[in-house]
Amino acid sequence: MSVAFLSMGSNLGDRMGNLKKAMSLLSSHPSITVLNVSSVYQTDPVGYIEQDDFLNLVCRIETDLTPLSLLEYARIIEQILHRERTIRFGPRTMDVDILTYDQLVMNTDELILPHPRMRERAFVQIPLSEILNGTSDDSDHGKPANEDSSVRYFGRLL
Ligand code: GSY
Repeated sequence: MSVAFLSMGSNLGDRMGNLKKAMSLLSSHPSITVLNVSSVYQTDPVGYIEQDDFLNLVCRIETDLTPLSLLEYARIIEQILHRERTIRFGPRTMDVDILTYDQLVMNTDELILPHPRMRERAFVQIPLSEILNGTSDDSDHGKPANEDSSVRYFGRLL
């Protein structure tokens, strides 16, 4: 079994509903077990800034899918959520990125691991650190401390 971290983001339509559907599709896969889900954060858009705020979360999963099969399933989730690839870095109903897969380092046309921009993105780092610091289980419904005003606690999926 391998452990992977995924990042999800939505800034079109019912953003919370989109994240819920995406997480439900993820956990319904027979080869994926969701181990932790961070809180949901409302985040300023990065890259193409003339668009609405995102809702973002990070989750940790266990899987025996290969990295490329996991990527394929991430793309299927995006398609089911009606993602249309129009403007690069533009608005989207759902974005699912693989951040890490075990300690694997790879650089192919299809997939780069670890995700090349994960360290510079507060919308990834803050929910990720919430999971790594062990404050994202069901017993913690408190608002996590966070100094970065571009990433604001929004709530929890459940
Ligand atoms: O790469 C993920 C899609 N994306 C996001 C995002 O999920 N959140 C924020 N805040 N900005 C973003 N820019 C892009 S592209």
